[in-house]
Amino acid sequence: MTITITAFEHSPDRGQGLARDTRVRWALEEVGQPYEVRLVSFRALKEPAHLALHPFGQIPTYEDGDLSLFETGAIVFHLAERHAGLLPDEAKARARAITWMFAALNTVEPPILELTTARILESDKPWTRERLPMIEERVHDRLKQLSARLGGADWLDGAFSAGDLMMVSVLLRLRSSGLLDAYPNLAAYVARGEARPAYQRAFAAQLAVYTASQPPAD
Ligand code: GTB
Repeated sequence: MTITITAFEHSPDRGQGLARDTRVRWALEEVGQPYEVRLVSFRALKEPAHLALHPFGQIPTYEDGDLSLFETGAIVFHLAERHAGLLPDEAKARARAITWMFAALNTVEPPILELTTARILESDKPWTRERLPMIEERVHDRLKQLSARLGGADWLDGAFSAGDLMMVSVLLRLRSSGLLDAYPNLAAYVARGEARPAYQRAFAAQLAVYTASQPPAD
């Protein structure tokens, strides 16, 4: 059975890996599962065919035979449970790695999303200038805590896991803000994630979608 995921036909980030299909591609690459990608336009996201797969009209989705999933946390967890390479075998270590997945999505990603929303979608609003320092402070709080926990380790809990995959994916969204620069161990952690061959393949695959949509140079 072929795994099919969905991704933006035209990602606003011009293939910089910020859209959430990248983390699913990365997980698929880590566990060595081949996959196909169906590109979806912004209009098609809200049409019945896509809404049947994703009730909120978003990417990515995941289809494997008669199983269809949405939410990157659920997709990466599904892959990590079924294939070796993303979760430890030992029960307690496995539970801790899963905890880090949830921490990335529920505790670290929300303030980062808030920052992105303020900086990009609400940059022209009159309240943004006043709100921004407060939002940045919230992001700093989380980064400080995460940095303290990571310390000098390579990964959050022993070997690389789906918890790290998700945390690095979330932190990557801070790159353009420069906020990570104050935390050298987190910046190095993100760089370690990006250096993984599986991440490199995932990044290249999503960048190729953008490159292919560009008119040829004269
Ligand atoms: N909680 C869901 C998950 O983890 O799967 C969130 C999915 C989600 O937000 N999907 C976004 C989407 O489909 C794409 S990733 N949005 C369209 C819509 O809601 O109509 C968010 C995203 C989009 C673009 C950039 N970028 O260009 O920098 C970065 C992140």
